[in-house]
Amino acid sequence: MAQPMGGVVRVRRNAAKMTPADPDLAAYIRGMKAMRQRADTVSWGQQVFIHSGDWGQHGGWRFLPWHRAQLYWFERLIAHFSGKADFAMPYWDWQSDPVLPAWLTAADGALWHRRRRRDLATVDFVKARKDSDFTDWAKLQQDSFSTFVGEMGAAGSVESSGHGFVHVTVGGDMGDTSTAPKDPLFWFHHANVDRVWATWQPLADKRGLVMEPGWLNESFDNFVDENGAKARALTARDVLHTEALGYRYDAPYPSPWFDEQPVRPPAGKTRREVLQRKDFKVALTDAPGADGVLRIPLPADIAAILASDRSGQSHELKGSGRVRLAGEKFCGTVVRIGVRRIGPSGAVVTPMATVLPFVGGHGAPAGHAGMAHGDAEAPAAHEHGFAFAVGPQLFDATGFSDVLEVEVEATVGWAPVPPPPPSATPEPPAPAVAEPAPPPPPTPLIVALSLDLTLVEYRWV
Ligand SMILES: [Cu+2]
Repeated sequence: MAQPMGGVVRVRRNAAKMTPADPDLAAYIRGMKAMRQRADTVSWGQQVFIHSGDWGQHGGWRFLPWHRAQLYWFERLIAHFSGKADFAMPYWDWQSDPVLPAWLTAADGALWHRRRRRDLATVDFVKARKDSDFTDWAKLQQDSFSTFVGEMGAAGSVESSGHGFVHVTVGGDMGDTSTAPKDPLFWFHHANVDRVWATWQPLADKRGLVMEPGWLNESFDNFVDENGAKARALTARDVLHTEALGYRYDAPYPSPWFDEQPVRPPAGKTRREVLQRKDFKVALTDAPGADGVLRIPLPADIAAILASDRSGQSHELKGSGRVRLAGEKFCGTVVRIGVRRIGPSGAVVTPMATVLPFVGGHGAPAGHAGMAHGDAEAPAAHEHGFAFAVGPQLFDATGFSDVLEVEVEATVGWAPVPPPPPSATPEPPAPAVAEPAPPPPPTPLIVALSLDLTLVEYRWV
């Protein structure tokens, strides 16, 4: 078990409340500069290299603990090189403070980074997200282990939703796992991702949620300590609570993105009675239509349940899925999956999951059976797993009456990520011009989609 260094407890604080003179911020910049001048195992470049490897740290349940371990060792490196023994990595809360702190985007500042979208300083991340019609269904109070943390080879809600959107929206180096930690912003972002987990975990403990034993034993040994030696392996069990690693956050994550309304019984009712539960699978291997949308009719019995209009019943739909994309690199690609209902007055799509395979290089680590990456089985394709759950709030809000057909729909979107600058020569600060229109995605993007679903129908009694 990792011990706090010399009894030091690091308190990770909100970057939006910091001035450039803040001691932690100043230490971060000192440490970053020192590491950037090196070319050995404690260099900045080594951190980028470690993250670029495929250790199964993306697209599955290793995501949260692997990145927590990386941040833990990184924080010690900064503490070492800055001379601030209690340095704690500041976090940027992309929801509460949707515009980046000015000192992170100032063109003459130490934390400016050339390879980002040009208008980053003015981007409102909450608005951008709403404009994209993204939907997050992670609920800190309610999520199951597999919905929140993910599964082996299937990304959980934090990874595929909030985390991925920021990477894609910042763009440039941040939009690609092989380069993301080059941008100083990466660490502020991941501190906040880590904070979401640090908020969920005690709630899950309180609810008595059981963490998967296989996950608890997953081990992470890709890092270096502040002496440049290979850091000791940490398991998910070791990093489950931040206190064991000697740090905490100044405040829990407050976001309604990850904290939706809990399910409340209607007046006079107290508990839910399950009427029926159906497991089923849908899969499609055909190419999508010319509009890039894949549509899979649901099995007739499932559609009938969803279309039935018995008063007082509610539905939940949950499960996991895999989507396979053509091509190797999809920086900025978004796959949205939803249930589409067609009634007399048109079609309504209820989103279930958003998959953000923001780069190539995902995949489970070697030896994880059944999760072989596209490289091995089909060189031109990339496969991404995801988990999701749609609660009754969503279904009940739109109602299922008058439904003629029910389908699963998958769409591929294209986020505005700028191309990297052409050369490595220093670039003058870019004028704040509008992004050129993003290039249209090559088609077809989705070559296969499969979903394992469970439909639960219940009523309040
Ligand atoms: Cu990562």
